[in-house]
Amino acid sequence: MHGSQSRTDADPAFRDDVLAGLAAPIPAVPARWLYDLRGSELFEQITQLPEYYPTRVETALLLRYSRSVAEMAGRGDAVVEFGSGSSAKTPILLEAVEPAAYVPIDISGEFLMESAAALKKQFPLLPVYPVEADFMQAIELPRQVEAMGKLGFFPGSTIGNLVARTAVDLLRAMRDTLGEGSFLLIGMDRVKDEEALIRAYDDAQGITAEFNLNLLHRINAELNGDIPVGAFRHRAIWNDKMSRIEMHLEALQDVEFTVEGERFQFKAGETIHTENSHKYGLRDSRLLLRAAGWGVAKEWTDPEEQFAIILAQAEPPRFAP
Ligand code: AVJ
Repeated sequence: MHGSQSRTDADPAFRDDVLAGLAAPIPAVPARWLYDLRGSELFEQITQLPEYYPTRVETALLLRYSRSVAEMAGRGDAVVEFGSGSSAKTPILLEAVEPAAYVPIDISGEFLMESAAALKKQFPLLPVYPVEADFMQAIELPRQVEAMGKLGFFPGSTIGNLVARTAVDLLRAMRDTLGEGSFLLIGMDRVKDEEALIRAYDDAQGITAEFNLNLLHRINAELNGDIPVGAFRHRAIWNDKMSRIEMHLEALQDVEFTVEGERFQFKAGETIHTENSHKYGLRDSRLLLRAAGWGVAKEWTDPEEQFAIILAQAEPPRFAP
């Protein structure tokens, strides 16, 4: 079953990333591979955990301030969401903005069609133009929205998955996609005390651990692996220098295994780095946006300043000073 499944089902990009990542001097697998069907289910469960404040706080911020966003960015624009908009947050924004069109962009056509269908039910009169594309590159938007003002939407602190260099590349691509003068509403998680951060990424019920360890099950199932999953444990580590939570899978003992016929060894204590979640201070977030050509129009945060939603506007390039 193993062999035949890997021949037929495995994504060659997954195979390449895993084989190269496990063999790297600092073993790491890109975080996007955590989000298969099971991983996405587990992430959905994470968003409901008492320790995982980001979803709860961001949703409350959107409920409270979407009307202000609509006033500043202008009703009747096209809302362009980076990601398929499967979350409960999208309807909150759409309700307030009453856009003339909604354009969800996602690399997975399957997710796109599902969430577009769900939105159609809730907003039967709203024209929806899904775009199947990788939004790390500038995208040509459907001509139906060409003449409209644009409000980009990138919630969830998904930007936190990326290191600063890649985050700036993405924000620039978004600027190119949306055009000068357009707006972007982006959610960013804030720097806070280490204990609260660790709790959010290493919950008492062990759901985040299961989410992380699911990567090893996925490798075994799709890449003909024999990783002894029980020989690894989930670790959430605060890297202060990089201002990020890191998820790792740590070997509890010396282990050896094969993936796609290649042999790998991990000593007890060695880890596979699986995800980053960067956290931004107030000025950090402004600088990140500015570096990509976005000025901050307005920021909203909760009283404890756990999380921020930021309304940015694509500024025209200016000469110094
Ligand atoms: C989906 C990247 C925003 O970083 O908080 C949550 C992913 N991983 N718990 C985050 C995640 C473990 C999440 N993002």
